[in-house]
Amino acid sequence: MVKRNPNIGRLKAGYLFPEISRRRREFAARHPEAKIISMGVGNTTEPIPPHICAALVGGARRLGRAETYSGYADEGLIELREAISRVNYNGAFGPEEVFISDGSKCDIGRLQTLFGPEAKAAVQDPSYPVYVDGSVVAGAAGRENSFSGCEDGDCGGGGYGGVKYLPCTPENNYFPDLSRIEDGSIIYFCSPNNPTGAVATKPQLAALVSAALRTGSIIVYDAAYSEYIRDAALPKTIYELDGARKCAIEVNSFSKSAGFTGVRLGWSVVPRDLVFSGGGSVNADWSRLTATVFNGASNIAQYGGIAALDEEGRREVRELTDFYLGNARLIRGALKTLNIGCIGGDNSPYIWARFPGRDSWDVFAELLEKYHVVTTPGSGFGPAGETFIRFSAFGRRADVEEVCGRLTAH
Ligand code: PL4
Repeated sequence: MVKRNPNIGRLKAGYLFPEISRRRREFAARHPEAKIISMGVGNTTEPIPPHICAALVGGARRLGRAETYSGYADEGLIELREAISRVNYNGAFGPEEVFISDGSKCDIGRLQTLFGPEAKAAVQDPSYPVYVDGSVVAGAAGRENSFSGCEDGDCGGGGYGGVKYLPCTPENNYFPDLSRIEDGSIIYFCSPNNPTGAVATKPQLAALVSAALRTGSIIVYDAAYSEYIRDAALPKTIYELDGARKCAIEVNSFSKSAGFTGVRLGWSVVPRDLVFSGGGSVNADWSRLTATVFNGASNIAQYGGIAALDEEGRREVRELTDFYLGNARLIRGALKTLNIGCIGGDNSPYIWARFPGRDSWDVFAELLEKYHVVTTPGSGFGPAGETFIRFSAFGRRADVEEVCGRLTAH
């Protein structure tokens, strides 16, 4: 018999989003008459805009003609890699530093393979579950108390030895205490943040970069929601900060900017300047790893990605993200009417609402039972998420209006 991978057994609970779907199905079975509306999972609902969609169709047509047919595209179409560098990073990276992928979550999983079971993780708490769960699957939890002075709460209640939680709460304005980062950590940092909606300022990111350089750590900077930033003073990429090329990898995606959640297209930037403790090139190892275990993103999707980065595509992305930010404004307004404290939703599609003293799964259940609204319980994102609920602004406008009406009518 094949033995079960013990790291899978170390995961404390089922994956958050299927658990939410299960509870929704269970409620729907009990109340078949209820019109349930989801503000839970961050899944796009609006059609892909016409210019970008036409490029996807064009990409499919190219495959139907011998003259334009293409097969494997290895690290990605050079035109797309150059466009990503030009549009997002002022051309600061060569195409060999930009790797095309099937989405940022998939890249994060592969990066955890790159760093291996010995890597220590430091994560914002709360955070997108793949940083912790993926680290556990990669082996981080197999080493109990690998941190000096690992106290309850530092390591997920003492269970995940290789994962250090960095609480992000109202008390620290949702920016963690960086002095807790240990030498040689992989720091997962997401801004605009999922789930809190907080966006790190330039001085905060400068401090993060300094902490990474000081501790010989590598930042995995998840910028999946960067297109939602409207405040020009807020950084859209970690590479706006001096020194980031020596300590940061950035992952990003077309999922939430162009509606590619089902199309699947993203990228990672791994600068040539980034090295391991022994001096080896992270870029060279990432290239080796992705060539070995990944066969590239769909070439149809990549033609869509190129279109999303040209002038017309940029305009469409702006309009699409403006739409979801409009939803976020409505949700914030409804919560304000109810005197429920919240942050996020101005430069991000998530609103983080506070229910002091309450268990977040209980609040989730109450919102489902009373209002037939699916949300995401904050504790699903980490211990510091307890007493919070995440509202996602991804939804049809009529549904968002109906939810706001249901909540404020009571
Ligand atoms: C539900 C911070 C959503 N089944 O589409 P990708 O892989 O390029 O991006 C995924 C992603 C990456 N980074 C951050 C994210 O928040 C997400 C998507 N998160 C959410 O509701 O939190 C979708 C979740 C999906 C999942 O499990 O990821």
